[in-house]
Amino acid sequence: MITFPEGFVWGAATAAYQIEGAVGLDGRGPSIWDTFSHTPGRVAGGDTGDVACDHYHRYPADVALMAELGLPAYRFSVSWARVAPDGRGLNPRGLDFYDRLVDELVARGIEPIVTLYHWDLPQALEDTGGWTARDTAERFADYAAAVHDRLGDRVPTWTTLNEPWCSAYLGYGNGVHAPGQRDPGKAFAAVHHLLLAHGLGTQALRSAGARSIGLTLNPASVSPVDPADPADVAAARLVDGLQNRIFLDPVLRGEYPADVAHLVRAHIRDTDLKVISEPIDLLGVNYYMPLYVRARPGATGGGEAYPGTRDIEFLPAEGPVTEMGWLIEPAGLTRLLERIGRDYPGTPLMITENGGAFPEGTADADRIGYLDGHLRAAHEAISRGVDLRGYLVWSLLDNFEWAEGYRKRFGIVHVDYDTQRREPKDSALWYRDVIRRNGLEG
Ligand code: GBH
Repeated sequence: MITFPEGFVWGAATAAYQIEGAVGLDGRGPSIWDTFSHTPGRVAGGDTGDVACDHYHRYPADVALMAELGLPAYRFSVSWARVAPDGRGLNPRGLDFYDRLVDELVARGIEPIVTLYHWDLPQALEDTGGWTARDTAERFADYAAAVHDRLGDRVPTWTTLNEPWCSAYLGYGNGVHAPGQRDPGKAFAAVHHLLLAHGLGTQALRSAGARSIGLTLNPASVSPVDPADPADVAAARLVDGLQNRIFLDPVLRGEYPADVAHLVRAHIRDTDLKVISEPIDLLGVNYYMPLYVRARPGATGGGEAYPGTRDIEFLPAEGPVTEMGWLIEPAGLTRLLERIGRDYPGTPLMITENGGAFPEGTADADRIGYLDGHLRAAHEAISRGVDLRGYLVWSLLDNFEWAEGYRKRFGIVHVDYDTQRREPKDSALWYRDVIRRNGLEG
């Protein structure tokens, strides 16, 4: 029996645009993902989040299902465009939805974990520069305060941003995500302003009395193909800087790492790093797969998603993969958690997302295998001394998988998009037992 520490937090995660639908209801404004998904050619199959899982209407049944599955915690995100349709003014009817959702969760004894920003910027703020503009960070702090004002009495745990790497690099670097821009300079402006938004948001939440505040990143374990080759090691170091340290260092050490600082320098003002390094209570780690890189003159690098990585080759997965083509390597999670615990001591960690896309259906033994392997890897990290406080599976429901649309399914619960019928997959029932015994058999 593999047992997790007492008080370990178990749960599942979702994000607003991926499940809510009801994009035109109760005064919600358009977000960059509405614009992006309605632009032909951006999302597979022309899918949009217009209806998604219709969670906006079905949340009572969805919360009941969470209770049936024995989930102690539920991480969801708030749609900024519901709360502030133009990114500035307030729309109380948008807050009403989250008020009802939180009441429903609390009534069922499920701990709400709120993410304030999971990629769906109000379009009006994009129109004034989006994350390339400093003002967006300031508007985020106002928005954070407004949401806390309404939900703070019932929500103990707050996350400012989900994966700013994706917002910056996929949104402004290679254009695979909204707002679909391809300009490395803009990507790095976005990095700094996202971090500033995190810092200003943290200050706003702190002064409003929030109990636990954190940030969720998607750090990756980056390994050189040949650890004995200095060129490969240098390549891995650079990718680590762009993927991990450019976010972790300013937040947890109060400075940008020397090797990548020049990329963001133009945007930094006097007290920014003090704001960005405002102490946090929890660091969220989303883990899907590790990266392997090597030096290779002429290679195209990570494309525009990793500006400045020409002559670096990102190796294709060798080994088992999920439906996304992402390498399944649980040991990568252990390595990553140990590394963060060692290099950034003193901040408790939580796995705020982990899971995989597997073929449609409720008989998902492959997902059980993925989750089981990664939970063992997480437990291994704990036994090596990492302060890991919880694990949230991605995702509760099959949902709108961003640029991939609905064809990629990450849920532990199957969604029939014609009928909106939910059906727990084998993995959901397996996970219920894991939670019940606070561990794994064998
Ligand atoms: C998370 O992002 C998101 O928070 C969540 O909303 C999403 O549904 C979930 O994961 C599943 O995708 O682009 O092939 O080079 C994870 C995003 C995954 C982005 C790995 C970078 C690199 C693979 N990251 N990805 S690739």
